Amino acid sequence: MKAITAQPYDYPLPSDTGIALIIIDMQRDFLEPGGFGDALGNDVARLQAIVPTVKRLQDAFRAMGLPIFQTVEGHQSDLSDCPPSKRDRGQASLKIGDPGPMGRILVLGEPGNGIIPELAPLPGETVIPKPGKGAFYNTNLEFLLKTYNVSHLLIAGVTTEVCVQTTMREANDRGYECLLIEDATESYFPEFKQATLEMVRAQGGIIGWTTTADCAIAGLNARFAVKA
Ligand code: C5J
Repeated sequence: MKAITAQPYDYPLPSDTGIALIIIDMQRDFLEPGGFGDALGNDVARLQAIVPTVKRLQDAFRAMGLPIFQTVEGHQSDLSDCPPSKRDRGQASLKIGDPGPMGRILVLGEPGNGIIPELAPLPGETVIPKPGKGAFYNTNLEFLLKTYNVSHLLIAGVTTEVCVQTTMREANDRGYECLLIEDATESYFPEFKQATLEMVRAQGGIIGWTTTADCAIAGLNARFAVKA
């Protein structure tokens, strides 16, 4: 059995090809000035640092012909899927739906809601709009994973303790074997990222495993790389 070196112990790979990469919310609204993250008072530069690592994972999955799912957090233009509690909470300089420098904040289809150009999906790759923090809430993600026969999920994206962790917990409860890629996820708060990594892999991997992109790619190459 092939495995990826990981914590708290090696992550066993499936015997078939039932593995997918899910990239959470690498969108301009969280990574660029003028978006939702910035409006909440965060330093968006922290998140930009992981882009090359996420790209390496994306390239590796593409080269191996394995499925990639990306999500974007966003709402319908009439905000019918945005609960008032979400729009009104906090003291953001711009609220969800307000016009900002990249269009309306966190509204689907607006320029700021798009995935950053470096990680743009190729034709045929799936982008899942999600109104909540977790990628399973009010989306067709579970249906798609069943269709692709996926049992194992590698998880990357932002932010570690909000949408990434919520998605990992939702996936774990649904029976998916989840591996969070430490250097392909980031938070506006380094201490929250560290705490998330530790809590998901504690107690024998109560939510799943963590590893680095290098270890993940090496393990995947050994198992799935097309031999010349
Ligand atoms: C947040 C996310 N932080 N993608 N969304 O509001 O983590």
